[in-house]
Amino acid sequence: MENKRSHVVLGLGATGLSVVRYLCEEGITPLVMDSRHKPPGVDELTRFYPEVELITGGFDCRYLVQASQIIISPGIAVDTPEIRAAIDMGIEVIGDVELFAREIKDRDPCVIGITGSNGKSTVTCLVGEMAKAADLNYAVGGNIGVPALDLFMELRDLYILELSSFQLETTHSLNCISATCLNISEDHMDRYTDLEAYRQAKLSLYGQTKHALFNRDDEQTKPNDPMNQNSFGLSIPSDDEWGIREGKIVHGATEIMNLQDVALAGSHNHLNLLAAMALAYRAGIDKESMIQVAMTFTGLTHRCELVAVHHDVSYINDSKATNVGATVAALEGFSDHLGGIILIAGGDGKGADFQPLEHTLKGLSHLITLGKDGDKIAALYKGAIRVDSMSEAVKKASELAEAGDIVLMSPACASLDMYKNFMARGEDFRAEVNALDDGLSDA
Ligand code: UMA
Ligand code: ADP
Repeated sequence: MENKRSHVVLGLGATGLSVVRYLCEEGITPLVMDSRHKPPGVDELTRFYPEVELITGGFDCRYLVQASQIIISPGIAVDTPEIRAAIDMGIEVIGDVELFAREIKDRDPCVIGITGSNGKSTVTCLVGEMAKAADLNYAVGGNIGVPALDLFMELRDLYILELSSFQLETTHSLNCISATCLNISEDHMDRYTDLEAYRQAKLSLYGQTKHALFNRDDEQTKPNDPMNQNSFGLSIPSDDEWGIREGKIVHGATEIMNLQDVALAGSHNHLNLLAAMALAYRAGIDKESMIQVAMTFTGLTHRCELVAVHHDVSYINDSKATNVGATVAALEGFSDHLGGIILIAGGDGKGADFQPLEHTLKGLSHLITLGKDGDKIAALYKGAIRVDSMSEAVKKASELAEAGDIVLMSPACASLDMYKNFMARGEDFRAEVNALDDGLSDA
């Protein structure tokens, strides 16, 4: 008889539920544990999988050390003492993406993997849109929101996966056709000993791909192994590389399109587009499909999204800027703007060093900070204004703004000290902007 505790699923969020679903379909009834007292997936588990045992409020070592396999969610650190103890006893600890990799091994579809500190979701969506334009049977998932194992609902020829450093720590046998690490800047320093440990987790993706594509404008993304690597960057490319020459996107000697026809704004987004094209090319997606998407894709919500123009002041929601690198990129993207910039920043800094922001803050007309680590950002800018809520931040910004200015909400921090997630923070900003007293003209 099957030992109901041979497979232990750690975490009952979106990932844990997807693993339970997958294992139950395989005829395996796992044991689930979550350190939270009421994990988000508890209602669904009780309703659809009443046979699955759930332990909440901690990880019970007795069961961990008896398991044959532990499947851990990305939100749980592998270094948690109970899990470390199981690993030391030789018990296999893997993530949902590793299960996904093992499942598709025999089916051999194309997989594209995307990691990096910033731009992952944008690039993942761009490649997805290119696959759609090329009429491929594809699916998009991973860190972007749909757990990898949930992509098995239908068989696909191409899987496009956004992968976080947490997921990559527990993934070893993904067999990608092409994969990239877009950039490296500090993030999740509350989970890593130093930047190098975080970087190595990201770079481990290169060992699981046929074609490794790195960003030649960011040395830290270069693969350790010189074989089968190629690059993208904003500079003039050589040979088979992707880049920009005389205002045109080019692949080696081949001209792809005029940069001025690209719908996405900002040089960081041009890098994202180059990465998406380089990845898609290796999966056999044609040039026409890439161009069609490049001309129409204007970006995702919560990423430098224009929310409203109010008295000639543009209100921009960049709530997805959950680390310093993203906010620096947003501010650099607006460096040519002729009017003033008022920045709203702050939240949960996840142990980050905010110092790299200091230089870009110099160009601001005002800085408004909020949240748990708002004071740390305020300390980098003389005259910063500290507020307690988004409502106060938006009102203050609207009072200070002059015609032609930009009010940019780009927090450089996670939202979890004040909100459920970055989407809720972005929606709060939008609601507060829309609530500004007199009539709005639409963006
Ligand atoms: N948690 C506990 N105890 C547990 C399990 C989780 O306290 O026993 C906490 C974690 O610390 C975390 C939260 O619960 O704060 C959620 O963790 P989770 O592993 O249950 O998360 P899931 O709901 O399974 O969602 C995960 C990814 N979340 C994380 O990596 C934290 C989602 O990425 C991803 O979309 C989803 O799997 C599907 O693959 C979110 C994210 O914030 C968007 N990712 C980070 C980022 O992009 O910066 C890495
Ligand atoms: P991720 O999925 O890695 O968080 P997103 O595409 O959701 O990336 O973008 C998150 C944030 O990073 C947004 O604020 C966006 O403006 C910024 N950003 C996007 N692409 C880049 C890039 N290539 N370099 C730096 N910042 C970027």
